[in-house]
Amino acid sequence: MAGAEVKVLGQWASVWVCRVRIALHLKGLDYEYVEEDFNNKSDLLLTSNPVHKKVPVLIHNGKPICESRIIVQYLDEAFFGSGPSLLPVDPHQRAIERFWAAYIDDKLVVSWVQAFKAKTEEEKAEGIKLLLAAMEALEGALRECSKGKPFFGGDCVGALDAAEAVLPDVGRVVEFAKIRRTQQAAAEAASAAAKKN
Ligand SMILES: N[C@@H](CCC(=O)N[C@@H](CS)C(=O)NCC(=O)O)C(=O)O
Repeated sequence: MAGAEVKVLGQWASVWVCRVRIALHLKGLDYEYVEEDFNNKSDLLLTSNPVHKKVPVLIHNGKPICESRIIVQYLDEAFFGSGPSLLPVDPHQRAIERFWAAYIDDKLVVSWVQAFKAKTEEEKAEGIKLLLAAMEALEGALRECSKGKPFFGGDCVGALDAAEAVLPDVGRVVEFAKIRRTQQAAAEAASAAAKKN
């Protein structure tokens, strides 16, 4: 869209901001990036996202859009015809991609955060269990949707691939989760053996 003014309020370490920036780059859109300081949030951020006060926020011709998944879908619709389509045209395929994008945020990321940040070892162990189950489900979906091709949508990169970008190096996270689970099982076995003696 010629002459469109696009601005992203972000923070360098945020995976949610990365998701939006990946989508913007895939669509080949120019935008202004504004780095936020969480200790001193700008008035623009506070007025653009008064509910959550979080980044990313996309501001398109002065109108703010919040929440990374919604922003990616918005970019695909508002800039239809500019760069590749990020979501499939078929409504059923679109629904499937939206389902898995929501699954990544609601199940995978939540269990991943629990696995690493929970207060007790029991909660962490539960987080690891949930994380591995969620990864298995997502991998199954990837196999089914991609039909052996490199992206969720097959040959072309799309919104779901951008959604998955919130997971840095999933393979290593899962590997670490498996090691932690083995360590926990060994510690439990040792403590049970000690109680017996
Ligand atoms: N569900 C949101 C998550 C956004 C989010 O958690 N942003 C964090 C940065 S990673 C934030 O702005 N934190 C600032 C704060 O909590 O004060 C999305 O998908 O956009």
